[in-house]
Amino acid sequence: MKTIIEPFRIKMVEPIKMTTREQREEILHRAGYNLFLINAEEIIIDLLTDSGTAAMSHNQWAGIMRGDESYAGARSYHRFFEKVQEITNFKHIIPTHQGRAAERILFELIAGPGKYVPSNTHFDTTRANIEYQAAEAVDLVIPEGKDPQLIHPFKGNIDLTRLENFIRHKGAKNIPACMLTITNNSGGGQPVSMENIRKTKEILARYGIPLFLDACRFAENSYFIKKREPGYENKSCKEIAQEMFSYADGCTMSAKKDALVNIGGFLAMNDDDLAMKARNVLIVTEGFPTYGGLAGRDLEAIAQGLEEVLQEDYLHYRIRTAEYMGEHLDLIGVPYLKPPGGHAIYLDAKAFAPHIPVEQFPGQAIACQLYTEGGIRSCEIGGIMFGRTDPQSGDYFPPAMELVRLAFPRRVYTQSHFDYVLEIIEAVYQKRKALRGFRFTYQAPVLRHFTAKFEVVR
Ligand code: P70
Repeated sequence: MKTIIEPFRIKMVEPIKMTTREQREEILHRAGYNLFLINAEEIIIDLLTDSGTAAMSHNQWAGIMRGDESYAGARSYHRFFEKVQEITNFKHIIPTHQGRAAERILFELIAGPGKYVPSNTHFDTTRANIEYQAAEAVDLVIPEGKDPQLIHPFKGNIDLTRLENFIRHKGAKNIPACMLTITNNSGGGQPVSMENIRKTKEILARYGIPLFLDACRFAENSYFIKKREPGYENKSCKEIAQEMFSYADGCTMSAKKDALVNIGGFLAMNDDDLAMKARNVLIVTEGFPTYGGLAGRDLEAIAQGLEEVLQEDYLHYRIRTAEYMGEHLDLIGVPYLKPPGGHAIYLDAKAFAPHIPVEQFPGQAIACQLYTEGGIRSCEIGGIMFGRTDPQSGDYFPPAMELVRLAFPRRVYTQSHFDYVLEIIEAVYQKRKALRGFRFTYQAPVLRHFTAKFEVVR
């Protein structure tokens, strides 16, 4: 079937405000060519992120009304706890206001100067939280994961040989934890196989190093395992998720992704002592351990969202959307990171605009033009987000890939919205030779992409 049937009906709508090209040129200029600085009302299709942008179901909204707002031991906390425990089986589950709060608490407790935290690929907030503790975040994804055109079923896998060599070289005592980001967001939303998770755990266990999952998109990862890894075709996505978590000692979670909510997260683990310390930090900075910076109703919505996200009709529609985009980009010859990821399509900016040097951020040039052309907001995941300039030598170190991510909010846009996005991508691609690079006019010392300003290189 060519048509993707969205497995839901729409019962509340939010109008989209249309803008003209002239208006968008003016808006973009005013925003210093940073799409984060444009008001949402001035966007036609917002693919900046799949984080916190999901449409909640009628059952989630009903949960919102049922939310128990008691300070301590609320009913909603228990529902949240039981649901998260059913899927992850972790002993301690600590709610936080979003994923990076869980990261901050974890790394404040385990990282520090001289420590290393390896991962397949850390996402920006994870890396920033590790570096904020003066520790080093190390990416060890398999080489296939860095080649945008290469097809491999599990491009999010960590390189097991490099991981073991790394542990031997740096010493296990300097590695407080290893992380696996499932799916691997900065590597293109690519899944990690069950075999890779299991073998990672086997290596780490030999050295006494705990494994933490960055579990934001665990349900999408489960679906990829079901579809691509032999032996899992007849398992339910929930069973697959349970097996993935069984190899880990803990996880950080941004519920804004695969818990289908607009805010929330958690930190979970089995270690009693670490959990006690984490709760103490939580009390100082987030809130009492049974709400952790969230309202009771948020916990209720997360519990319900975790139930819905593992439903196969939903996951089929979800992954099919990205595949559909990939198939159509193939037809018009637009280069993108293959195979399509779970939550997004990533345009391959180096191949799309090879005339723009990486120092001038080809991804940003494409992202800005997608906005001017059609009011689409995407996100550069390349040199602006991950490039580093050596403060001493001034040398610039670009990341392996220059990508433009078009992330899909969950249950928000229909197939015709996606067809419109394809039309705009095609129009920008046809005029790609006219794209110009950018240079910074302002940048913050950390997570600079959120607030930077740019000018066009003429
Ligand atoms: C995204 C957002 C958040 C995230 C993640 C992984 C694998 C942790 C977090 C932090 C961030 C973002 C990026 C660009 C534009 C807007 C937002 N990812 N780990 O879209 O979670 O945001 O809840 O603190 O992907 O990928 P949180």
